[in-house]
Amino acid sequence: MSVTVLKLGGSVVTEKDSPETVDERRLEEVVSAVEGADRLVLVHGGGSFGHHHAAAHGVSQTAGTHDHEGILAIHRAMKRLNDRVVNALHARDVPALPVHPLSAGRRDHAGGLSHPVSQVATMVNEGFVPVLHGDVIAHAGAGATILSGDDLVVTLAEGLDAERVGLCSTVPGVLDDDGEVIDRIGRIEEVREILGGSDETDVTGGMAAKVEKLLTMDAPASIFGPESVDAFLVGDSPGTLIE
Ligand code: IP8
Repeated sequence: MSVTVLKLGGSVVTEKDSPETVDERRLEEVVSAVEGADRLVLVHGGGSFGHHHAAAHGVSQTAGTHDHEGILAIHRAMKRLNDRVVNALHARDVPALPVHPLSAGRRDHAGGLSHPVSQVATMVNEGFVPVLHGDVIAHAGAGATILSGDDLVVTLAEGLDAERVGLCSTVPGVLDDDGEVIDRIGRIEEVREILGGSDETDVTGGMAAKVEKLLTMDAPASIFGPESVDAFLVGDSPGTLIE
């Protein structure tokens, strides 16, 4: 159905080290690039809204909790960020509508994610821009665990048979040891040595985990910086192409 899935990294739209702080300038930059885009599904990460709360409650993608207050604290923080993103889009007349994964998705015992796509597809077909986000979701046998926006992107892209996937990150692409953008990655083995770990407040993994997930998809994916969102949306492949 020729859908584009674009993830806005949590570190792009928030100030990662300052709890619950939106990076207004960056958010405005990416939202202005999205204006006018057609058949688009947006996903955003947790940044300083989700990750601090997840760490405070000891929840990760594998370590679950049954503490409903903790689950709600994480979810509500993500809803606050989602609200800010949706509002910024509305200010530019982008017909954005929120979709909250806690209310729809689940992980099975093996950690496999399922999230319905029919509602998202209908929104797109009706001219809306669904805006989903990393969240905390029910996990069989574990209570609830963190759902990374990256995992959600893969599940949505597959379910919607997306044509293209973009990950807007704080860096201009996947960087090699000299800090140069790697143009294309076809296999994780090509880059495993040079990709570092994640920083400590990010409970869902760094660049290596992103690349590995994106390689599992049929659709080509691009990782690029905030300055290249418009180039990606007009059909270019800025940054690193993963296919
Ligand atoms: O930043 C994580 O999403 P991500 C969401 O896309 C939470 O990994 C709740 C920490």
